[in-house]
Amino acid sequence: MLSRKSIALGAAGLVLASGTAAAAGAPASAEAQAAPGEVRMWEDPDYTGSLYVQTRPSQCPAEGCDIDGWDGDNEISSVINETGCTVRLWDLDGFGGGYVDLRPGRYGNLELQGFDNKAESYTFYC
Ligand SMILES: [Ca+2]
Ligand SMILES: [Ca+2]
Repeated sequence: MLSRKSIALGAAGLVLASGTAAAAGAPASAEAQAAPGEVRMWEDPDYTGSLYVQTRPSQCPAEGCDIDGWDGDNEISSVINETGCTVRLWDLDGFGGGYVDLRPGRYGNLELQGFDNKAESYTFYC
């Protein structure tokens, strides 16, 4: 059973590696499916773990929104930004410290932005 399964996975990997419509063919986890107009932030890479933030720009004051200190501060590892805005992640509460700007798009591992497990608050720039 195990060897059959790994053969099947290997074939799927080859299909994906060939690059033909990989995005369209890849099964998305329920959490990573589209949510137009929202920014979402997860605890773990690849849009897994707890979904700590799910917000529309209209739900945030102009200066920004807080990431909950217990459920989210210094834990965010992946982000999908489906707003029409840039989302600035701040290293500190109160929109201070270092930051990284995330234009609309998918960020499966914030290590690539040098901002893994750092964000404590965020601001929309629309
Ligand atoms: Ca994390
Ligand atoms: Ca916070």
